[in-house]
Amino acid sequence: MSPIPITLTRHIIQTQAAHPGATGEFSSLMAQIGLVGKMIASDLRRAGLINILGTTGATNVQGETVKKLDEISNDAFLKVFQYSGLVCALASEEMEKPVQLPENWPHGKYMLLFDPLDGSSNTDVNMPLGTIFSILKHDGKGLPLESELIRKGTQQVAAGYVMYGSSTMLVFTAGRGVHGFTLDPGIGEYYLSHENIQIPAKGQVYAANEGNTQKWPDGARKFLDYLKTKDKQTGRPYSARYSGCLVADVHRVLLGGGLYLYPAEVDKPEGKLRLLYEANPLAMVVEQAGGKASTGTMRILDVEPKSLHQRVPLLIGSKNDVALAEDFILGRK
Ligand code: FBP
Repeated sequence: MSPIPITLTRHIIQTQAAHPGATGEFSSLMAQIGLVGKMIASDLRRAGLINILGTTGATNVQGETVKKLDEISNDAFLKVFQYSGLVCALASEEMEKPVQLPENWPHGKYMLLFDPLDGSSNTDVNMPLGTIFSILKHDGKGLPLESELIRKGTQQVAAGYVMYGSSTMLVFTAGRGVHGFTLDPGIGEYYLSHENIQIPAKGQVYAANEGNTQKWPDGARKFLDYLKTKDKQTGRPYSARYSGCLVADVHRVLLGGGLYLYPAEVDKPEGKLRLLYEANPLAMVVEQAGGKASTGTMRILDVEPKSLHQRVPLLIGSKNDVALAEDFILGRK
């Protein structure tokens, strides 16, 4: 008889068992994140049939047009967590302020920050999408203030993403390695498919919106030219692979090596991506797999955040590739 595949819940209970004092709250929280992933995956699979493509007509705190699927994905988190008793704060890319949880309702010790649907430009064209989450612990009494969610990435207790590609995968770390689970839609269960993922130290692909290179500082442009220059010994030129979805591009380099870069621009030194619920969680995952995540000049997880929706330049992937990019950006190359 073939071995029983390891489910997400069993995996978490097993790893939690190694931790005296574990209350099971974390495994319940992760199981609920898995549920949100299933709800969103189910909608995405039928999106073209149930009139949920297109926009809502509203604009979010980022100044972006809100897609119906952005709203539906955000609602899935609220429906699952608002009255779950597992969290004491919820903050999202789609909401200016954290959700005000009811004072008189039981709440847990975890604070959950998330990008409910990453890759919004892909929603209506059936291209890959993702969900990104960051988990912090609230040590204080009562409900936290917004300022208590604004913390360095090194303080995350867990982080990860759900990728909606040819299959749906949940990939996360709780600080003890990175593990990937594939959803079996027939059973509705996540099974361990990628245990202890290790990212190669160097890759052969890069993911970047090259349409922006004219806006990049010299160092970043020189780095891209370097990657495109033929040199057998260093495995160049690298291949360009840009999907329009950060989660999908990071997932590719996590498994095969290489890097994703959305660097600072001359007129936009803060870059595009959001620190607290895009860059920090992916940086924790990639670092736990042996990779590196940088702003171009410093480690993402050491960035001292100032606001909930703060943006940051992001270079993330194989440690040798990201280190080399830093050398070019800092003018050391
Ligand atoms: P959203 O979370 O709003 O989708 O923004 C992030 C993102 O879509 C990433 O997934 C993607 O890598 C990048 O922005 C695409 O930006 P651009 O369209 O400028 O290349």
